[in-house]
Amino acid sequence: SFQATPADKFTFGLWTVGNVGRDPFGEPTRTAIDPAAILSKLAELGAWGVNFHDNDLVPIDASASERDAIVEGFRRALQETGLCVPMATTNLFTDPAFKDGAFTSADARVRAYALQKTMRAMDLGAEFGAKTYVFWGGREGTEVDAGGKLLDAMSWFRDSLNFLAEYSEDQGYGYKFALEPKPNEPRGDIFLPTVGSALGFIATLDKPQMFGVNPEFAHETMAGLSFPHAIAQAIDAGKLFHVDLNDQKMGRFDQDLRFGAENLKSAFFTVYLLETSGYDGPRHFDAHALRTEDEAGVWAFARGCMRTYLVLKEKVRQFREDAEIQAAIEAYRVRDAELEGLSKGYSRDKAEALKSRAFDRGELGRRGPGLEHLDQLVTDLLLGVR
Ligand code: GLT
Ligand code: MN
Ligand code: MN
Ligand code: MN
Repeated sequence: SFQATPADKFTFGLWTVGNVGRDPFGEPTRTAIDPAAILSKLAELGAWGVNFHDNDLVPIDASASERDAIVEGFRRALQETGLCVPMATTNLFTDPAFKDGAFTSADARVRAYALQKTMRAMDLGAEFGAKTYVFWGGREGTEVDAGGKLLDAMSWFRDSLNFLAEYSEDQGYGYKFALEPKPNEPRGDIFLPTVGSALGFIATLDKPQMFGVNPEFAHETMAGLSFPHAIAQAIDAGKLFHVDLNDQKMGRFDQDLRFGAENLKSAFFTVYLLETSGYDGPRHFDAHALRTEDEAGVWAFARGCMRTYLVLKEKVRQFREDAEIQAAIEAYRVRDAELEGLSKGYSRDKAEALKSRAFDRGELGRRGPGLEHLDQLVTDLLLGVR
């Protein structure tokens, strides 16, 4: 078992399994796989959908007729495999035109070109039925702040997103937009570096209800933050529009490791939150096979992402049904109906009652909540000895 099926809603980007193993110090170690071949292999492995940047599919310098031919071929491959395209996005980072940013470039021509390119990419995504549109502002940032654009960059970014939200409505595309934060790489500092910053920024947009976040496991981890905490805040805000699952060693360069490869316990609580919160979007793997691998390794990587997710989903089920674990959680949470009533929903009477209440501070401080015991139960569960 632990065999993926489309009902699991697993998706991959063309750029993920299509990654050829180039890094800043070395040439590709694999040859590119044709998108149609990627689709048939993903379908065979049980994936549900596939996502793309405009230029994963259509080269940036393709003519109109070349574009149409590619689109037609891809449409046929989708039909043959039954895969869908739930999300699309724009490549606003590879071309040298975007070397100092796209929507936040100090050059008004680059900002306008970024809008044009994104509108065309939105058209392309809509042709394949994509409903979520991701913005990963990889080049939106700086190495030096001497240009003095920090405040302007926020306004330019805001103006662009407002413009594109109107474009989506005007065209009737019905996109929901998901901002994907990352703290750094390829820029020294990227704007909107964390899920928290993106959530704060969304509230300043004209139509905040159209915008949410696409948190990536590796990116929050690079920032030294907890991914489960980040997605919990996004879920609480009603803003988890998409999710990029992968893994990452903390404090290192962007690694995009196979889901669960490094931080199993955080991966477990990630799956717990996704599976128990009512999140029903794609489970997207934004990662790639190690540079050491050949094509067999690429498919082992893709299978591994899905398999680990499904194993952890089964562990979530066991966690919720395990009497000892649930008893430990129950013991951890001290209930007090009267005090909970007094602490919620302000009134002057409640305030007076709380202010005059006598608390046994010593007793509160002495209580052992049993977290060592509880956490070891989870460790045993994950290690397969429960
Ligand atoms: C790029 C980046 C990812 C983003 C993709 C979407 S592209 O590979 O590293 O985190 O999600 O633009
Ligand atoms: Mn990444
Ligand atoms: Mn990446
Ligand atoms: Mn990502």
